[in-house]
Amino acid sequence: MSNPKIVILTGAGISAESGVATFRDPDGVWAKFNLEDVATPQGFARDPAKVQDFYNMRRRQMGTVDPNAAHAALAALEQALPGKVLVVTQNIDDLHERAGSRNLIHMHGELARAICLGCSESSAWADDITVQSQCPACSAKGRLRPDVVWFGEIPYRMEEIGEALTGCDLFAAIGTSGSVYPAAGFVEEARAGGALTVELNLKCAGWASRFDEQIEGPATQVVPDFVE
Ligand code: BV8
Repeated sequence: MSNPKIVILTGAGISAESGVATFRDPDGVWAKFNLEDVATPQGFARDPAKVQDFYNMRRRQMGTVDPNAAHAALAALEQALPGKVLVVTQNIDDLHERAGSRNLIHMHGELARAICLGCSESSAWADDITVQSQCPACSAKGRLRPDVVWFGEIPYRMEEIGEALTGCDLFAAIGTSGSVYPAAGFVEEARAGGALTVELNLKCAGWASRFDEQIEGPATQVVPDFVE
């Protein structure tokens, strides 16, 4: 999509009220799992079954939750401004697309897809990944991993995201702690291109000073108001 005027970065906080755990809140994912063990290539090489279980559990949970009013508001914004809105999500759930967002980039990949270590093809994948799982593209068995960007791996569609950031008029970050790069650097890229930058978060802390404006509150309340 060429030069959207509004670029919206979302993080785990936008899915929190749908019942999906965030990562760094007190009861978050990284309080229960060691990031090095389950979200790095080294962890996968050490114990692939542990990593598959971690993502199988999250993929199963994805089928039990629904998009919330914040996801719906972003989809409505895109419909109201055709070709002008791009959502870049760090999340690997499918809640944005189920709410109707179409101009959407999953920069950290998707739980609903798997990559074959044999043929490198990415395929839609709804079930648990096990040693019996067969690649839909090449039929290799036991060679699938989640199509998710782990720490130390390169996020998807970075060039496209960079172009959108430098060309947009408004950059909004919703429900993200700004702890993970390169996503945490997007606000500077947007500002360098002259965009107005806004953070929407339950608690605007940590990186709030890097935004022109901060709006505090639960995403299901502040995002529909913001989109209005
Ligand atoms: C890269 C997918 C190079 C998996 C994720 C050493 C070696 C290699 C790299 C590095 C290194 N040191 C640092 C790095 C860079 C590293 C990094 O940033 N590390 C951090 C820990 C310092 N990054 C990488 O490795 C990246 N790759 O650098 O490659 C490169 C770079 C650029 C160009 C080319 C090459 C890859 C990072 C991707 C890792 N994968 N996810 C999975 O999901 O299992 S990251 C993980 O963190 C999730 O994607 C998550 O979305 C993301 C960010 O977290 P948040 O979404 O912000 O969630 P968090 O819990 O932190 O915050 C929630 C927020 O919501 C809070 O602010 C809270 O207040 C708010 N909230 C809560 N409830 C609500 C709410 N807001 C509103 N309403 C509510 N109701």
